[in-house]
Parts: sequence; structure tokens; C-alpha cells
Amino acid sequence: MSIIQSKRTYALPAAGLPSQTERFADRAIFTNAYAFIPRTVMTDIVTSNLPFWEKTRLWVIARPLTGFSESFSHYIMEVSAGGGSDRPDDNINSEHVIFIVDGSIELKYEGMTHVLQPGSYAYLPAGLSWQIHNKTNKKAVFHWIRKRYIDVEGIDRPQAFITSDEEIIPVSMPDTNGVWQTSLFVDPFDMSHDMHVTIVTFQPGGVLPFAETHVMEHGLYVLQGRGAYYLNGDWREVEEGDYMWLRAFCPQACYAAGDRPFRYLLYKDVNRHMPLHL
Ligand code: UGY
Ligand code: MN
Repeated sequence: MSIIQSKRTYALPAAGLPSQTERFADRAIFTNAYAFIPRTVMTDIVTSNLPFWEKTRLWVIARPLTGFSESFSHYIMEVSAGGGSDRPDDNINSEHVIFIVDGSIELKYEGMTHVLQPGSYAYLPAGLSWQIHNKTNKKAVFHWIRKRYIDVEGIDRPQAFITSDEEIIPVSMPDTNGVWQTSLFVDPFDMSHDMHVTIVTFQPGGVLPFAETHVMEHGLYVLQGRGAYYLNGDWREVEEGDYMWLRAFCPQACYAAGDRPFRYLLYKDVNRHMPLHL
């Protein structure tokens, strides 16, 4: 299997609204173990708005849901020219990952302003004050993953940082000759982090060769390419712009198809004890 060095691209929601004459062919499904939200259902009429955000709409594609996936929310934010927020989230316990997929946006924290472009990645710890604005005349789109940070006595909260897809050298999974790689944005052994948001890359023909079944929850947004995903006994064809939302212990495997790498943004809760509700 050869490694394809193609330009990295990032999918966007379909937006708009299918016409009255289009044949119904949607693949969306919500099961006990996973939800599958295809790109085509991320239209104008399923967007939301948020307080203290100007000229912005969002697709909420995951939220804590009792008995399902409970640890995180995932938004796709579309900020029009001149939009943004000085008060993005009043919840001082939430930590954030922001991943830009279109346009350009200014992120401000600790007195510094950073200009983020497609592929830029920001980690913002719980309790940080930050602001975000689109100062351009084109829309900007970014993924915003929020999790309630679980503090541990004796471990400081992580620092904020900004990096990018380009800057991170992906790590090959053992014995895969680079056909299955992960771009790690934080050190997996850094116990100050309780979530990992990574990018997984499979070359066409590459496989996740067993039904991974684990306590961690997942959100998988397909940034590029296509493949087939095994989710709790079902095979689903997936392509760029599609989202998979998996509860704890949802069995999962996949193979990559097409002629470009199959890449997805992956959320995973990590590094903490299981709460015991007795
Ligand atoms: O890290 C993971 O759990 C990853 N291998 N899962 C996945 O890509 N579905
Ligand atoms: Mn997994």
C-alpha cells in the first residue's frame, strides 16, 4: 500500500436546503450505541444560535445525553464577516478545542491575538478568558469541542496552546507502515489533559482491523476522503463531512476507500478514574 501525499482539505456542512424535487436518500440514524449524522443533513434549518455571539450560527452535532454519550459537546460554528464573541462561554468549568476548517478568525487570550487559518488548532483550558472574532469579509468555520474539565488534586490545569495540523508529525500505529496514523496534539502521558482531540489518517485500503470496544466516548468528524465504518454490528459508508457519535463501549472498526487519505477529527475522553455513583 502506498502513502498518498495529497493536499489536506477540510469538509464543510452542506448548508442550504434540498429541493422539493430531490429524491429522499438520507442515511442519518440514531441507535442505542451510536448516531450517524451525514453531511447532507447539516442544512440551514437545523442550525442554532448562541447568546452573546454575533452573526454566528452553529450545528450542534453532539451534546451530553444521559445514558448515551455524556462527556462532551461538539459544535460546527459558522461565523459570518464581522461576527464573533467577547463572551463565548460562561461555563468556567469547560475546556475547549477549536479546529478551523474555513476562512480565518482571530482568537484572543492572555493579552495576545492569534490569527487562525484552516488546519489551526487551539486548546483553551477551563477558566481561561478568551474572545474570538472574524475580522475578514468572508465566513469562517470551526469545530468547537467542549468538555467539563475534571480537576485532579496535585495536577495543574493545562496551559492554552495553538498549533496546527501541518505542524504535527503524525505517529504511525504499530506495524502499519504508515497506512494508519494519528496526529497527536497533546502528549498522551500528560495527565493534566482529560481529553484528546486528534486527527486519524488512513491511506486508501488501510484498516482498523478489529472491533475496538472501549470505555472512551468518541465524536468522529470526517475531514477528508471516504471509507466504511463498523459501528456496533453495522457497516456504514462514510465520506467527508459526515459525523459519527459513539457512546462508551460502542464497537468500532473501519477501512479506507477512494483515492485520497481518509481523515477524521476524533474526540476521546481519557486519563481519569471512572466516577462511582453509589
Ligand atoms: O484512539 C482511538 O480510540 C481510535 N483508534 N478510535 C477510532 O479511530 N475509532
Ligand atoms: Mn476508538
